[in-house]
Amino acid sequence: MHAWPASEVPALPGQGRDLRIHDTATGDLVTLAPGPVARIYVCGITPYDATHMGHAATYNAFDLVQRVWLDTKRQVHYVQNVTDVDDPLLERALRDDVDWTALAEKETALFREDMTALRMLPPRHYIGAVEAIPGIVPLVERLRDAGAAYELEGDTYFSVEADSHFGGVSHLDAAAMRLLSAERGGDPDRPGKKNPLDPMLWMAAREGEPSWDGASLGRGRPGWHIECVAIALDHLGMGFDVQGGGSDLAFPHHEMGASHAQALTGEFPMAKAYVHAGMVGLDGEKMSKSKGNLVFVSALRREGVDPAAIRLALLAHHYRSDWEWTDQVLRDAVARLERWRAAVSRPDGPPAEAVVEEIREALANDLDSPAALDAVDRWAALQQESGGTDEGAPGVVSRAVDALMGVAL
Ligand code: 5CA
Ligand code: ZN
Repeated sequence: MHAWPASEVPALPGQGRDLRIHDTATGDLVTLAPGPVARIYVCGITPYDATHMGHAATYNAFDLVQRVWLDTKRQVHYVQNVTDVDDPLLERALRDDVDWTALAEKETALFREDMTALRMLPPRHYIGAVEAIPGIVPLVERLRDAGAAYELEGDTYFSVEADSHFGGVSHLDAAAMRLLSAERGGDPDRPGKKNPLDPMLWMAAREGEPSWDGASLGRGRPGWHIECVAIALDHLGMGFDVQGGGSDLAFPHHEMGASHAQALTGEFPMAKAYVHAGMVGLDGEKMSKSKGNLVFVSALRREGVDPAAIRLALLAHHYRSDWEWTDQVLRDAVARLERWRAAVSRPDGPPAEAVVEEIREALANDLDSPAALDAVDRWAALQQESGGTDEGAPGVVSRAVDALMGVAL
């Protein structure tokens, strides 16, 4: 699949800092030490009801990760998937009486537009589940041949007992896992499974549903977790730097993915750090497609809201916290954007070096974007109150805000 156009990332004076970030698997802040090419896999959308503010907040977090890396003069190899065939997508297409491929294409196109407007850096490889199927089938066959997968009424399941590290990403107890498995795409109550938590790797063709050639697995379609493992291993290989997503992906999705990869390669975990963004809510509940309590990036854009203000609204919250979208959040962001634009519209101002360092320091410290915004707020207030004589300082601040946070002033 094609991704979306890249916005330019200005180079900044001085030295970027190495990123310290919270890793769910170890429960600790870890300082990442990527090579000259940092490798990141971010789980992409299931293309219906895109792009709501929860999606946008999660992709904002991983955009910041990349911008911090770019500032250290590393290159970034970024891979993202699109779950363009899965139960919830097919269910939505059926409900709305539309073709599932048309729905997926339309929503993916909208997502690309929203990502472009928000100045999110595009992945180098943007891969759909459907196009990954030829790579998924042999992995499932290998898992089966190694005894890590079994057949049940034509479907192929992964056996979580095949991985002695199972649980090593989310560290949940069995009861919590079972509950979340039922909520998030699993089928713990299906009779005949070896372990209720075992996830599907390959689902045999169902009447009226799309299916593909699965070689020795028979016709069918891929399970959700193996999709991301196949794409990540194909494009990044084992031991890449970060796998990212919202906190609702820690279990089962990232746990199962790490287990599949362990059974395939003998290594654990697949990513050096598992990074999870908090959930954005609306009216006291997690914003989700199934509940329908959604605020869309595209709807705000249509109303004339500047995408830079939407981005500032996301940045005003620490990526790991759960937070509520409200009209006030957006009003505050619009006001901040106006203040900042006024402050950088003059040719000179207070010195820029300190504020650039403060933004760097804040973001390198577990992506503390609220602290980064504070630093720019203070500089803008100084500019408004007493101005300054450093020629070109507003330009430096403006380039730093763009390079490190994707906000075009
Ligand atoms: N296609 C899978 C990942 S392989 C999927 O989870 N798709 S999704 O469309 O449901 O979500 C896309 C990303 O947005 C995921 O990282 C998910 O954790 C995140 N997300 C979904 N809802 C919210 C929310 N309310 N707040 C923050 N992030 C969210
Ligand atoms: Zn995924």
